[in-house]
Amino acid sequence: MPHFNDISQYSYVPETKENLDWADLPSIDLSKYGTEEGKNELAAQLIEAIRTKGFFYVIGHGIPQERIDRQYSLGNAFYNLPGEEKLKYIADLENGGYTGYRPGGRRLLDGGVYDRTEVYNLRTTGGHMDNHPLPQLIQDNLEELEAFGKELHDKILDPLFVLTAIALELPHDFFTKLHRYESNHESHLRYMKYSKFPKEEADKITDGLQSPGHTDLGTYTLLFRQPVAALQIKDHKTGAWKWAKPLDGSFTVNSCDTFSFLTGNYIKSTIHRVSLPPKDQRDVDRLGLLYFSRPQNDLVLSTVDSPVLKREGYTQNEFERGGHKVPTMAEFTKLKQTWQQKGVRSYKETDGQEILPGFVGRRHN
Ligand SMILES: O=C(O)CCC(=O)C(=O)O
Ligand SMILES: [Fe+2]
Repeated sequence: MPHFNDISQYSYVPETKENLDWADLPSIDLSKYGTEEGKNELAAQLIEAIRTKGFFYVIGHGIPQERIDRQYSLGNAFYNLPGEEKLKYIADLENGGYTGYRPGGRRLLDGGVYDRTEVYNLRTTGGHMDNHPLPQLIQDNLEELEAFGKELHDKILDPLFVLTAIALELPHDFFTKLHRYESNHESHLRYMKYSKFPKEEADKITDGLQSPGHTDLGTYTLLFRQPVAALQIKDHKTGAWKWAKPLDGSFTVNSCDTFSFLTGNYIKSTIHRVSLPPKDQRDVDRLGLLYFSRPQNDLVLSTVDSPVLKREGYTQNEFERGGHKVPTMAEFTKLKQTWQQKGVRSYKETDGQEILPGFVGRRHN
């Protein structure tokens, strides 16, 4: 019998051959980041991307593919643990906790079918993954996981934060200072698994969705290349849903609620959803790897003082405009997570609920 901790190499499934309506997303090539000229060019490209499409690819980041493959292998090994073993690490979902495991079957999808989405979140705070307890599999690989999180900060997030600051004419380290890996924050790495549905069940899901349209709550979300198509993005301008295509060697990145608050809604929080895969990928499980970045917990989410925002007239976010108390990152996280996770049966029940004065939770279709 294999031991829990045997980690075999995960093999990616072949990409779809279907001709889907793919989103046309720009690529931010971080190999140009080394010069002032390159930085300025990328900053202009980045701000255009997050104000129009909301999603973009990051390429040229220098993270070796083996390191990413290894994370997929670890994620796969986690999901291969017996169900009762995984349940030992369940998150405190009813109270806004997300650190740990969330089993599938907690939500009714369209057509009365239960979801098959499992989530395992590993939070980093103070530079350490602080989930307790940890499965042996994760414990045995903790140093590697913590170093991987740091590498994502150093090679992808920090450059993106610098480019964002340049685009807003702020000091270059303005956002990196708020996102130090060693600070008290709730960024987290996530292994995610969407198990395949039996055909009769998939056919009943009339809207074809595994997860309705939503926005993420932090600053940037990094999605690792995922060969099973399912992610769809809502175009800010046209409102059309387009599929996100997996691009070799890339990360797909989206801007989220916190950037919208910090910039008086100049940066959009992008709406996206997860569909059933196309027909030629319906018989495989979809394994995902994501990193959710969030600034330090004590940051008050007020609009920042930027010359660009002043010139363009984006000087107040929804809290400030409505005369509400502006929450800290920790307060907002707790309330939005509670709204997301609490024990309702269907996603639709929570659409339109006020999460805190000035901010309403939405599920978009
Ligand atoms: O699975 C995906 O592609 C996206 C998942 C997602 O949007 C989320 O977990 O917030
Ligand atoms: Fe999301």
